[in-house]
Amino acid sequence: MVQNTLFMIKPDATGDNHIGEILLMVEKNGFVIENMKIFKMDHALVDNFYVEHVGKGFYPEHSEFMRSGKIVGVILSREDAVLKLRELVGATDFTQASLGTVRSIFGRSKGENAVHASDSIESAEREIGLIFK
Ligand code: 3AN
Repeated sequence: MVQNTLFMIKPDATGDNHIGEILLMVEKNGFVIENMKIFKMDHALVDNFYVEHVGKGFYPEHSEFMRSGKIVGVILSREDAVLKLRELVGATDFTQASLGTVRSIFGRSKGENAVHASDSIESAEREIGLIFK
């Protein structure tokens, strides 16, 4: 089934001028860019987007990081987009991410891991609604 999913290039990767290389990887793996924007997150948007993580030990640092620079928000489509994009992105901790995944190439740490990909169809709908409202 063709699905939409939300992809984001985070402030570490945009700050290092890796937007083009990362989008190239995504397109070469069969994803179609349906919509795209460059924006910055404020406190409210970070809290809303990462609602399941608010209150966790790493959250204040993560919130600061997500507000620290430009983000590219992208709606991607393809067959099984949610699962396929998670595979291409790799594990949260870049040291655990499979070779050739986006995070294995561009990740710096567990928090500064270059990109976001929705983890389910429900998350994708919610996150697309938040970023492209
Ligand atoms: P993923 O993005 O791989 O689905 P989640 O949903 O568990 O990972 O976490 C959302 C984001 O929060 C991660 N991408 C990462 O930037 C940050 N994060 C998660 N766990 C940690 C941690 N233990 N330390 C620092 N940052 C974290």
